[in-house]
Amino acid sequence: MRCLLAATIGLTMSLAGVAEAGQAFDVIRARGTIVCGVNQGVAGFSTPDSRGDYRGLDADFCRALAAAVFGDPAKVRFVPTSSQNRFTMLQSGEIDVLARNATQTLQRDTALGLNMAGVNFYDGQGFMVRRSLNITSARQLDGATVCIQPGTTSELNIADYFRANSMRFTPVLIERPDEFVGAYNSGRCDAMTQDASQLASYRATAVQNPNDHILLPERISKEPLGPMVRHGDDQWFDVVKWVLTGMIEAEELGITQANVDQRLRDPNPVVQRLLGVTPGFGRALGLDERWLFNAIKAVGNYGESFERNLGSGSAIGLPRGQNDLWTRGGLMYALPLR
Ligand SMILES: N[C@@H](CCC(=O)N[C@@H](CS)C(=O)NCC(=O)O)C(=O)O
Repeated sequence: MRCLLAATIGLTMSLAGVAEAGQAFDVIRARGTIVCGVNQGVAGFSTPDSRGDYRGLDADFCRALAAAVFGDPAKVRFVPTSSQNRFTMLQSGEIDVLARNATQTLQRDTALGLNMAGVNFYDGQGFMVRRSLNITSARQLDGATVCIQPGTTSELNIADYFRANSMRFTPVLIERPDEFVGAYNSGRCDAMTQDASQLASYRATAVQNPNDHILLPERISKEPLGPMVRHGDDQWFDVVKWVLTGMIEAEELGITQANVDQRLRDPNPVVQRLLGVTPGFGRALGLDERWLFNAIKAVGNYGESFERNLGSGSAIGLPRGQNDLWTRGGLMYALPLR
């Protein structure tokens, strides 16, 4: 019922938002800044550093967008959003793009009227428990109390999983991330369920002693995370989609933050088109021909952003796994930039 109500309110707001705001891309260009909805704090995706600057894979993507659109990665305003209010904030035009570990689903596309611009992280839902619980599988969680963030796909998936396995659980729904982790830390729940990447992030940065906690091996869902925009803003949708694609393509071609200047002299016609040496893609998107050059110069290619924020160069230390390039056995495959 709550979901249905949210969907109806969302749809009404979506229509109102579009009527008021006009085409998002025109509004953004006139304003001179991109308003990017991020999460309130999940290390590796988006979290403010000691100076209040947002860092993470999603925050990097917002900076890449600003660099592509304005030639300046600083022309972005980060707005924290919760799991519950993120979609209405996008529908109402309070944010231009949602880059917030949001899973792409049929209901969000249709009932909520949101377009998904691609996947920047392939994930799946998991469980974290205290090692002292002495269990090794989610199938041993019958009767457990589980901390869940409301308004997430996790809330629906866990209900399906327990029903399918004839098990029961008591949900503890907590919206704010600090209170959510606090509830788990204080022993109010036996397990915490979330996208596995977010559990890994919490384990590395938010629980008292990481070694006292384990991620159970089951992944009970598919969670393709990626940026979203409103239905009806096709030009803006194209920009968001091709900046993400371009960052993946740059990794495929070995174009990095450090070598992008030299690669301007690369005779490969594919690289010349990508970096705007041969014009065309910029004009097609309504951007400067250096759109992708500027994005890569600002934050690096997809793999560099992954490593810095979530991978070996970060406190979280996730392997690339499914998020590696298709040429190395992962799922990251850039659509053709032609
Ligand atoms: N991918 C899932 C879950 C996304 C989500 O909101 N996860 C929570 C749990 S880690 C989160 O990001 N919390 C941080 C916040 O509320 O700022 C979805 O789109 O529903």
